[in-house]
Amino acid sequence: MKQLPFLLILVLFFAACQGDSKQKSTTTTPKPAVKKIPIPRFDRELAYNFVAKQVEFGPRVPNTEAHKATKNWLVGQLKEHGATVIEQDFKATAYTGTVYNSTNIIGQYNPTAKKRILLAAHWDSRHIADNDPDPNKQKLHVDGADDGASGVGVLLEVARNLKTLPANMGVDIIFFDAEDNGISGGTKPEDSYTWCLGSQHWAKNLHVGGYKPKYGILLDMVGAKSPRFKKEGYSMGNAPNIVNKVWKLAAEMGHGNYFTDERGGAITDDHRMVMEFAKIPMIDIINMPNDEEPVFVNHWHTSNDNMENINKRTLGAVGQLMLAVIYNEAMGKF
Ligand code: AHN
Ligand code: ZN
Repeated sequence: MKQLPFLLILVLFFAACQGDSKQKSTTTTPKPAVKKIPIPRFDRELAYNFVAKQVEFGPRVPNTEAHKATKNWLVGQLKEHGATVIEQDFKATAYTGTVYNSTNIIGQYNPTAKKRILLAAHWDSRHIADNDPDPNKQKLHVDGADDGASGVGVLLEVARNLKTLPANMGVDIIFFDAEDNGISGGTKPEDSYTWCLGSQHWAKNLHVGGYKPKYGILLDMVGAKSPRFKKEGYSMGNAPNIVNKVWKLAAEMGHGNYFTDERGGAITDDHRMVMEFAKIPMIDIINMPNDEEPVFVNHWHTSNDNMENINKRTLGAVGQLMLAVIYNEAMGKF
């Protein structure tokens, strides 16, 4: 659908609750106090292109040329969209013994503002498609169109909007590296720490001392058609109020069919590490459409996690929700 220029600014109306039923019908009813919060329009076409561009570099497996090229592009994009960027380089030793040259990419808006929120996604892609039904494909690198690039693409479009209409608070966008090289189906507790190496490093080595955003929101696999974003276990354990506020806002925006009122299992993901090691409350928006293991989308960790499984409507719903959170929060209305 072609968007008209006058639709650029969406306005969300907040009517003050007029709960007084005893009001006499003869008195002139005062106009309800209406506060308008301008929220820019999230462009899902641009978000889709941001996802496609990452995938075009090739699988973003650490130590590959595609990984390096994508990093440079992401840093350039965040700068172009007005962020102050920090590249946090580190070496991550995977469970295989491979040492990955890795980089967390941190884009800051209003770096000195005290009040801030954190938005994140992982930008690397998995080294093996070990969930592929075809044994011949299980050693392939994964495109990670959904698993990785979708969250990053949404946040790049959020970044573009933050330049167009600066928010009255700080926002940090972090692209974590080396999230996706863990042991699949691991049973020992320590196996879970083979995942999320970038967020583990960042949470133990914050880019600024005393960094304390109000909360964080992680986007992981937010690109598939007809998603089921259940209320994830660690998020509900550590930041239930944030989950419930985000899900309520999503329902108000007409996305209750995506942001379902269901409890999902606890998923080891970057938000868990941020909560565990940096003590920052953080939630995960992650698609869990299956009721049986693996709970993730069928293309998860397969050669089918490609652009064919990316849906613009889903990107748009998640992105517009993120903008609503940001601009409402900035106005003290969240
Ligand atoms: C586990 O399977 C333990 N965690 C999944 C986290 C993940 C992988 N998110 C995306 N890819
Ligand atoms: Zn993954």
